[in-house]
Amino acid sequence: MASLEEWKIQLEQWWNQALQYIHQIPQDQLYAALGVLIFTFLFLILVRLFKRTKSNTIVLSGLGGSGKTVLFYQLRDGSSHQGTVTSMEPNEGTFVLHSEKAKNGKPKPVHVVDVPGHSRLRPKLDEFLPEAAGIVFVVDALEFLPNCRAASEYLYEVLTKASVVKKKIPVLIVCNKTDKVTAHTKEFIRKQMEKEIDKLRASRTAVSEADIANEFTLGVPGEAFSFTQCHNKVTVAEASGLTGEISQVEQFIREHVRP
Ligand SMILES: Nc1nc2c(ncn2[C@@H]2O[C@H](COP(=O)(O)OP(=O)(O)O)[C@@H](O)[C@H]2O)c(=O)[nH]1
Ligand SMILES: [Mg+2]
Repeated sequence: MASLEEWKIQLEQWWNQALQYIHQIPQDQLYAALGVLIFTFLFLILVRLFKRTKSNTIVLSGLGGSGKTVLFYQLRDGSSHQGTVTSMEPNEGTFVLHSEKAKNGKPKPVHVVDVPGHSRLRPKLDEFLPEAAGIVFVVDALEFLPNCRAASEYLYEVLTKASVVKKKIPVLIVCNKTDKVTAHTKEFIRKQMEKEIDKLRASRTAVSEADIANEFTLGVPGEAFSFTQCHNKVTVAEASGLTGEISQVEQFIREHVRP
């Protein structure tokens, strides 16, 4: 107890000394110093903000077989590279979108990462998501029903990642393979996935309170889940990586990686 008192007295002495010292300094010098300090702070804050908005990473995610790798090549080269594609390693590249190469001016290169949906490689997601400017979640619209549950689980995982929620990283759900007439529509896929996530949400919150600490809960409690309830913007689009009808994906990328 005594030592605490001593400390208090000591601190008070220091404080008084500091005040005295400050009074000795001419006022305009004091203001100049303060000005420099404030300016430096503002500058540092600006630099941080600028750096944050500068991310040009787009993460392609989704189950294996949904068409991420084909989409990656389509974005980069304007062709699907059929037959030369393996799905085991992440494809990564920084390039000017193929569709923008012919344009005048200087299009900004985009860093695109194709993260395989294989569960063994999913930890890769944690590496790339925090720096993402946007997430393109690819869904197979042809073989949708057998994969609906797995795809929804994966999407749930992405949407509850702390980095995704906190930084409000926009997500584009791409219903791929719409070149085939039997492909499901994006409205159908959105509804089915919302239903599935609603079920997941109910079971996850029931199972373990402990897990909730490190993951964010989705939607509004007591209401049926809808993507509009997410803090980050979630939109749905249609595309065909195979035939190169990917304008909605390119538009999404351009919107979030500005030239
Ligand atoms: N019909 C159709 N097939 C596609 C399309 N995109 C990819 N595929 C096929 O789907 C399979 C998986 O594609 P891939 O890009 O390797 O998927 P990934 O595992 O997500 O990387 C391949 O056989 C592709 O030919 C598409 O837009 N339309
Ligand atoms: Mg692949």
